[in-house]
Amino acid sequence: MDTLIQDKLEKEFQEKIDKDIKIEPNDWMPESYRKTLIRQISQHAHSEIVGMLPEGNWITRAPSLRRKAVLLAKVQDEAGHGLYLYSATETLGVSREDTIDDLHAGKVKYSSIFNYPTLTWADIGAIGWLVDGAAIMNQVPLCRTSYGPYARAMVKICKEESFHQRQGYEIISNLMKGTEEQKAMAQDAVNRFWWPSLMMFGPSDADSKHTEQSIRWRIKRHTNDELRQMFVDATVPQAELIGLTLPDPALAWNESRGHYDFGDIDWDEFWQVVGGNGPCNKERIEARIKAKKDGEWVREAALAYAKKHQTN
Ligand code: BYC
Repeated sequence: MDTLIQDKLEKEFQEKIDKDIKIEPNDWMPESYRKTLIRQISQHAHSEIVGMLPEGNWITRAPSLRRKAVLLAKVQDEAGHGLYLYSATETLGVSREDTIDDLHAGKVKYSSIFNYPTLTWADIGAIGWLVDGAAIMNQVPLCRTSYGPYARAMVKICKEESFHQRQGYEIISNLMKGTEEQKAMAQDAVNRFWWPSLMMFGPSDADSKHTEQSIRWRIKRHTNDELRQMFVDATVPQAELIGLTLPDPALAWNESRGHYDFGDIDWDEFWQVVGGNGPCNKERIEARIKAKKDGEWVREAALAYAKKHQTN
């Protein structure tokens, strides 16, 4: 394309963004905007789907019928979120099949948090409270993201995530009212999930390669560090209320900043997990590949049925 035309289109595009006018699938957009969205939305979709695995692991062992029904509903919600987000990715001109194959081939990322194991029932509480809590903090601003289909998907997702966060906090609060053993189990889960939850927000702003451009395009509305701080500020009082200690000796209210200070994140651990070397990376991808293979007969049958109806 002529550079003059390209410049004009890019200028008009940025003006639309600056006026908070949503970009829709058939609108002109720079190729790099489209690519950034495909990357972020597909990663997000994969996270929802892979995120079903650590919790799904506890459906058969939930301690009561009520807990089982609630957990089942939550895990089903995550599947729904994945499907909205795969649909949003498809509006950018990629196929769902290819997107999923990229995940299975290890070519794309999903959230680091889902590479940690769920060892006890309290982990389900910690995930709901901390992981869904972090997800909401990151996702509420995405309801105002510049790409229309992503923003609209996020509105419904956030409503459900907020129910998920409450069910997690309820589980962990109840354990904290229980026996010494139950309290210890809750504390242990929080000890293991606290730092990985802070890592969910991504690398520090100094090391985040996409943030600056994504903020300019209003794909992201806050930086990784801003959201992480908002999460810490919201979560510390919730922990104190139910008698949990967050595993960070540096955590302290800073009057002059009006925020909590917190300790250094182990970025080496983060990059190891992101790079495929976390405790459960291999297991998670294998489970997704197996699910695809096991479902092959269903897809074949559905396709055969659809074809038969087309010709009749
Ligand atoms: N894990 O330049 P940066 C959920 C990658 S919640 C793995 O800052 P960006 C759920 C990043 O992709 C979780 N990788 O990137 C909750 C990039 O690598 P590439 C899903 C990570 O995109 C409960 C590189 O590091 N939420 O689904 O500007 C139950 C440099 O990072 C992570 C979303 O996806 C990580 N934690 O910012 C069930 C929200 N962090 O791609 C399900 C939407 C960074 O260049 N996504 N990386 O190879 C976002 O808001 C942004 O993509 C992020 C990262 C804040 C995550």
